[in-house]
Amino acid sequence: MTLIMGVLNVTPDSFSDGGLWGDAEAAVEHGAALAAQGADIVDVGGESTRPGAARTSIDEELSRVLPVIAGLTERGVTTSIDTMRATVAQECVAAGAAIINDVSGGLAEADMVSVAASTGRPFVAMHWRGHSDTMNEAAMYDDVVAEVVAHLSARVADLVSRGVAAEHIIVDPGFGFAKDAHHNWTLLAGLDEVVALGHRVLVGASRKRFLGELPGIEPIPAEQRDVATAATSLLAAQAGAWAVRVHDVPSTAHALGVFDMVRRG
Ligand code: PMM
Repeated sequence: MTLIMGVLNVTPDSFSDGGLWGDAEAAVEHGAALAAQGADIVDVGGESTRPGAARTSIDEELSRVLPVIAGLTERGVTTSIDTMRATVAQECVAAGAAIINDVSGGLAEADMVSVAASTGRPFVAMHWRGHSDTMNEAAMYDDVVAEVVAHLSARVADLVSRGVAAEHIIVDPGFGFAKDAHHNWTLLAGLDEVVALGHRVLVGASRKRFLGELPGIEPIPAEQRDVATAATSLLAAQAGAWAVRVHDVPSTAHALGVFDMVRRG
């Protein structure tokens, strides 16, 4: 059964839930609510990665995420820490984070790989072509599926060579990161090729821009993209994804429930 990772951005500027869970207490409440709705993991992030975003300072990032990871851990909620910084990952694992989710897959900071190896925590390596301020310029592919698969395969080889256990590596094609709408649709259609790498696959398409630009339908704002997101969750499950990272847990739980019933016949 495909797992659900609920998104909890403790940032003022994330594209869909930025500014909503500004203080730690509200964020912990929201994370606990996501878990109660059926999230198996709550992914806590303190730095926005929306296209064009500037970097957050490390102190700011730590002060946003640490109390939230600690508070959710205290409540028995399984968390992942969404960060590109080794120190943030290290401190959050010490505070209880079960998974390290690095959208750069260890490319933004070399020390991240040592943290993944030494903590022995599952490590999400996402397809990444540079920080948010420049990534749109890198949205150029001859064959997006083949290039993403090749990149992830190389990341896995590098991580394993530097001490990360192969079974701890989760790969993610990185929807919306250095990709235009067409690339995202092609990647969604070719998800089985990412699954064929033989690692757990995480899919993070939730509310992303391409889901709001469907032919024949008026542009759909981010907070109204949960139906389309649930459809992607079902497609991800069908392709064999390990987990989907979503903002709205109930709609995806329903879609995955449908998939499960059909699969059971
Ligand atoms: N997308 C965002 C942030 N973190 N992590 C992974 N592994 N995969 C993603 O696709 C991903 C991510 C950006 O979306 P948000 O601003 O809604 O969190």
